[in-house]
Amino acid sequence: TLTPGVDAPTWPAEFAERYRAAGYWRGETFGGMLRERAAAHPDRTALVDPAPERRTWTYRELDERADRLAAGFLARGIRKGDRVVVQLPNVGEFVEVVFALFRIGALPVYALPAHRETEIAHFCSFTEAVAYVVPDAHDGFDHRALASLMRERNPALQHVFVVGDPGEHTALSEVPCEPAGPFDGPAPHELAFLQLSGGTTGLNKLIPRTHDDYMYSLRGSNEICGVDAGTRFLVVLPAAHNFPMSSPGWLGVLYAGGTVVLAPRPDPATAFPLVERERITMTGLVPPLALVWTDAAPATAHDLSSLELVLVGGAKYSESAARRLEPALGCRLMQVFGMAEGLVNYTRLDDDTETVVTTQGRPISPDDEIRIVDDEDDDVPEGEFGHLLTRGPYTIRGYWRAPEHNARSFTGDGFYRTGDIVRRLPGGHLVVEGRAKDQINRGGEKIAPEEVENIILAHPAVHDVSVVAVPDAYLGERSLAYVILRKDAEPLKPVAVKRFVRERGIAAYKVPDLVEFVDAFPQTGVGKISKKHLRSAAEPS
Ligand code: J2J
Repeated sequence: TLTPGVDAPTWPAEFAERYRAAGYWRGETFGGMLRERAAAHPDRTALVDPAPERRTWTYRELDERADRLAAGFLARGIRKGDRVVVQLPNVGEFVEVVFALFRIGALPVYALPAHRETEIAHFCSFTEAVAYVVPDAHDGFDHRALASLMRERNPALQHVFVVGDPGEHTALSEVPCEPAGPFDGPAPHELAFLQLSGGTTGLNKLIPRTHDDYMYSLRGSNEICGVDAGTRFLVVLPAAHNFPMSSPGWLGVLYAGGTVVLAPRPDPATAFPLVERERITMTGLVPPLALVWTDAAPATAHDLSSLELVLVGGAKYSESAARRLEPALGCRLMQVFGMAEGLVNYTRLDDDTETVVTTQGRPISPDDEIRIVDDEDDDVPEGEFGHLLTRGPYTIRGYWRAPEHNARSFTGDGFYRTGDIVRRLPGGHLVVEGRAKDQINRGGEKIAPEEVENIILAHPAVHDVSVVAVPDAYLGERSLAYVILRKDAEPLKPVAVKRFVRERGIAAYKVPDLVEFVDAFPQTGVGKISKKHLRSAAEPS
């Protein structure tokens, strides 16, 4: 059972009242939203999964699929409030499954396709998940074997549903059945799902988002990005990530009655033909992908003229790269600086080019409160840079079941400490200057150094380790592990350290890009490893 205010800290009553009175929280749920859209425009295409054979869902079909799947989940004992780890690539079933879970009030826990044993074990045990939804295999990895291991280890995990060949588990295709009656779904102020934080400490924190608050971020994003029924949105990044889900993302586009197309891979060779064939108008990219698209577009034989807007965010987008995007792709650029915890900033369609290429935008909501403070939490003078703190109608008040961590990550009056260093321009636009949190941002993919360090420390030859970010021309940052070997240990090769991490079962993007053996870490005054010092000591690639 979930204890409100303990499992998931929530907004104080006076804030909730204010957000409702302002019309931000309108009492909608995702299950109800899809039902309404299906009634309003049943035959419009909601979803396209182009590979390997093109499949489409009208709004009515998606709504019916969600109903039948929801009924099947209920028949198997999945209940409101239960957690279900969903780890699917960009396939139509992903959308069906999450809407089915929304409808019965079970909470999807969004794992990324790249996650492996380390991450999935944490999600399953920490959330006491009752079910795990996987593809049979993806990117050469058999998810069914991992699922079997998770079932052995987690008594609460009752079900594994597989898209494709189920092996010893249950085929997702066998789950749907006729609904017995209306669903006793969630209330708008209740949780809709658990999103993943990038993480700064060992393991990902879970982000509890409500129907009310997330729906507002979609509505606000749609208005800013000009999403409407004519929008044809290509999901290029993993659909489970907060950016392609909500900024404005596939959920925003479904909210507006547009069409969502799922790209199986993000490379131009896959995506450009889809842009042409599906007449894509909008998409979202992380900076390294935006670079690849920008480089590939001028020479492509594919017609990209349907593209109207490309959003770029997730990591700092260099000004020089940003300047090249609009001419190369022949569409508008919008920078987006968001976070799964809530706050999302966009440049605006009517901003001039200088603003679009040099800033990371301003908040969605007039009620997004922004503070920029020094190390003592005192406001810095206007225009100077400092730590970004934020509070507002779609920013969480605390992580799920993490009271100690919450005491550090939120101020006493409920501001979230983003860990980002920003500066505010007179018009309210923010410029991201850097980061105070111990995290590596590898082209938008977030790595908690501590998680990787803990794995490397388990190596018998390793005495100590520090994982840091180093600058990288393409990814922005990549990871470097400084390793101190034990005095008596045989010398190791960098590749052996990388292999050790990989074999422990962890997302491939977290395996250190570089490994260097050192005799000692640079020390600060208090004897703690100075990550800043290490970063500047490392040679840029
Ligand atoms: C610099 N750093 C950025 C940007 C995010 C939309 C867009 C992105 C995310 C996301 C998201 C940045 N420039 N333009 O959820 O809805 C870094 C910051 C931030 C962290 C959040 C969305 N855009 N960042 O990236 O939860 O450090 O969300 O605090 O994965 O990414 O990461 P995440």
